[in-house]
Amino acid sequence: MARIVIVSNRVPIPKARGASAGGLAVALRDLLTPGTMWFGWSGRLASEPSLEPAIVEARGVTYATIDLTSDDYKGYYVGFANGALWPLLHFRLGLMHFRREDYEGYLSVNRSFAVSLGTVLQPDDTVWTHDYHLIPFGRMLREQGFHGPLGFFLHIPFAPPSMMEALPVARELIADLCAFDLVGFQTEEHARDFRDCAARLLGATVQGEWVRFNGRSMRAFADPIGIDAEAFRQDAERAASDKMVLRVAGSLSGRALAIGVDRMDYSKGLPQRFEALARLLEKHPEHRRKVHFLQICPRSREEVDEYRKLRAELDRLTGRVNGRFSEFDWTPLRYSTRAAPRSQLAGLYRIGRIGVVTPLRDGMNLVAKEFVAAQPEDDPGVLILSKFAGAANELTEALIVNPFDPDAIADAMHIALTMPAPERKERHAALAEKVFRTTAAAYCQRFTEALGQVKAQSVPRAAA
Ligand code: GDG
Repeated sequence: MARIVIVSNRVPIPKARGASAGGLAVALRDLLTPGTMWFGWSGRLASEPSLEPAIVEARGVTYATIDLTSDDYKGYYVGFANGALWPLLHFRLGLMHFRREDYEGYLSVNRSFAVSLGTVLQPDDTVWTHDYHLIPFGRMLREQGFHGPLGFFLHIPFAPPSMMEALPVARELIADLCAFDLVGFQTEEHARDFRDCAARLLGATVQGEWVRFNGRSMRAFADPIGIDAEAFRQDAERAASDKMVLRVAGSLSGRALAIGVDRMDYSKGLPQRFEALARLLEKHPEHRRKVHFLQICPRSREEVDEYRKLRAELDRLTGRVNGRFSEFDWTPLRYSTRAAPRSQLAGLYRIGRIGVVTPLRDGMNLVAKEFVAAQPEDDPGVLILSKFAGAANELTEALIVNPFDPDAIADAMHIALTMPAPERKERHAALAEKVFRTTAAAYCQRFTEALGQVKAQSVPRAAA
């Protein structure tokens, strides 16, 4: 079988494993069989650019990385990927900061990736590229003379043409996506938005999932990501005897635990969620002293202004909610900006009576699936899920809420806290069936099979 080469912004080199709170390393674990290569940025900043990848071999997998300069990093990662694309694709046009020089930096790093990978790529490799940092990479790899199967998966949502057009380089990016043979999205809605953009912004011909542009055809389809549910369930069971998890369980003194776990990101709906807790305690005073809300919220992307502002806002809201409702022996909101070790996280989900997952917009949201997998079957908790998370397409037995409406979230929390055990069990059984079926392994298999089937048609030959 041809070698699979994964390409992503960051590479989880084994010694750094466990340090990352990101979803990608976990989701692709099944693909990391001997012979695979993972290529991308080392996470290091160097004074000089270098295109020769550093190679580390671990358990038969080759990790190939390059360093970036701090100017590269500012334009590509902070400026364009996270300052323009992330807000745009999460429908936050007001937070989008577009600067030509950032886009130039983004193109330049994508080109470095393509040139550098070109030095270690074999002609019969299959390349699977991940996420919004690397949209032009496929076209640039083609320009290096690579003609093998070339796929891309977008982990975050896509935007419809009317919104996409706000980005001055939208046409270029849509055309770049068309240079891949296969582009996967988390949901059919995101895939359709992309195909609509290709038709409207580029004049491409769309037939079903196929897009014909510039003399070649590519396929844009939905391939929802999942988790390794069985491993997560086992972690959660094991973690029941973890000292810290036991301490948290003991500290509840019989009160219910509501739990939220999110990277600190403005797409995750955290201020509305904190507000919802206040509304719950205000509208349903019977829950005062009866519930603890634990929000685990590891800090992320602090180089981007909006993230620093969010942190200050959450600090303020935590103080406000606790100042208003705390009693001398009870604090409603426990809020930590430190990442929890993964094994403990599974145990904390397991003792949660409610999982609160209320992003304003999210590609999929793996936390929702992890919460379901971790729950005990005989006495499960209740998942509250945003209608704007990709996961809501599948996890329809959750309590589905509009995350912009703190009252609706508060009402769902009340319903969850008072839900009879038979209803909890019935909902959980239906959710678990889906989470254990649409796993990370199934996601990887669907993508690699589809990529194997897609025939690159009349790929234009370009000078290297
Ligand atoms: C992007 C898309 C899509 C979180 N805090 C801790 C921790 N985590 C882990 C969670 C989960 C992962 O990080 C977060 O994944 P999400 O899916 O919730 O969100 P993003 O990071 O925004 O991921 C998203 C995903 O890509 C995959 O395609 O679902 O829509 O935005 O696994 O458990 N892990 C540990 N400690 C923490 O404190 N160990």
